[in-house]
Amino acid sequence: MFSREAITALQAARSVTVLTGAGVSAESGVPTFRGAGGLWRNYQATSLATPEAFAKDPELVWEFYNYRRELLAPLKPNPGHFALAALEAAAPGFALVTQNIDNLHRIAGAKNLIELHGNIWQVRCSDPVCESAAAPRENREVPVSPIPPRCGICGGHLRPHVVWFGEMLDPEVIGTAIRAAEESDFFIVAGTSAVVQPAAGMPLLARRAGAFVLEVNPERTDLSPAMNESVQAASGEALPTLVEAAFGG
Ligand code: BJW
Repeated sequence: MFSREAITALQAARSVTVLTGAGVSAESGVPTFRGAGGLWRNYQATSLATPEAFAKDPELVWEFYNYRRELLAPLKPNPGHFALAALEAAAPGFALVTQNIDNLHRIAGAKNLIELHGNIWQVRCSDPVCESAAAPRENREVPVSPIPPRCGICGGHLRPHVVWFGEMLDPEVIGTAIRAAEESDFFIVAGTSAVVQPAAGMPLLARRAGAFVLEVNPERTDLSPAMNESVQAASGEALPTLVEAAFGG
C-alpha cells in the first residue's frame, strides 16, 4: 500500500505533522461535508456553517448543531484515530492538526492536538462585546436546551465555538499549525477534500519547506498531483498499516 521510500522517510523523521479532515471520522459514522451525507433536512451542511445563517436564524443553526451533537455523542474513534495516537507516541516530534470539531482524536488519545475549526462541545457568546465571547467554555448538553441557548452573562445567544465560512481562524491556532507544517520532515494529509483554506494550503507549505508529504484518501483530490505519494484508501485501514510498517514489531 505504501512505498518503501515513504516508510523509510517516516522512520527517519524527527518531526511529523498530520492534517485531518472529515473523512478520518467517516468510519466512526460521522457524515462528511461534501459527500452524500452533507445534507440535513435538505440544507447543505456548509450553508448552515456561516455567520449569516446564524444571524438570520439562530434556532435553525442550533437545531443543526444539536442534531450533530446527538449523532456524535455515542460515536467512538476508529482505527485511523488510534493509529495517529500510536504515531504520536512513536515519533520524536508530532503535531496533529485537525479540521474536525468532533473531539474523536482527543478521545483516541491525541495529545498535541490543534483544532483549527474549534470544537462542537464548546460554546461562547455570539455578542462580541460580551466577556463570554472571548471565553469559550465546555457545554455537553444533549439535547441542547433551550434552543437557541442563552448567555448567562448578557442574555444574548450562545453559539458553537467553531469557525464558520468567512470567519478568521484564531491567529495563535493557525500560527502554531503553520509552524508545525513548515518544521515537519514528514507530513500526512488524510480524509480531507482540501478545498477549504487556510487548511488546504498546509500540505503545500510543508512540501515547499522540504517535508515528505503523503496523502491518504479514497478519492484523488486537487492536492494529489503535488504530493510525494498519494494513496487511495480509507484512513481506518491505511493509517494502521502505515504505522505498523514504520514502527510495529
Ligand atoms: C475519506 C474517507 C475515509 C471519505 N478515509 N478519507 C482563499 C481562496 C478562496 C477562498 C478562501 C481563501 N481563503 C479563505 C477563503 C474562504 C473560505 C474557503 O476556503 N472557501 C473555499 C470553500 C473556497 N475559508 C474560510 O472562510 C476560512 N476563514 C478564513 O480563511 O478567514 C480569512 C478569510 C475569509 C474570507 C475570505 C478570505 C480570507 C474559515 C473556514 C471554516 C470552515 N468551517 C467548516 C465548518 C466548521 C464547523 C462545523 O463543522 O460545523 O469546517 S466548513 C467544513 O469544511 C468544515 C470542515 O472542517 C471543512 C473541510 O472539510 P473536509 O474536512 O475536507 O471535509 P469534506 O467533506 O470536504 O471532505 C471529506 C474527504 O474525506 C473527501 O475527500 C473524501 O473522499 C474523504 N473520505 N471517506 C479517508 N474512510
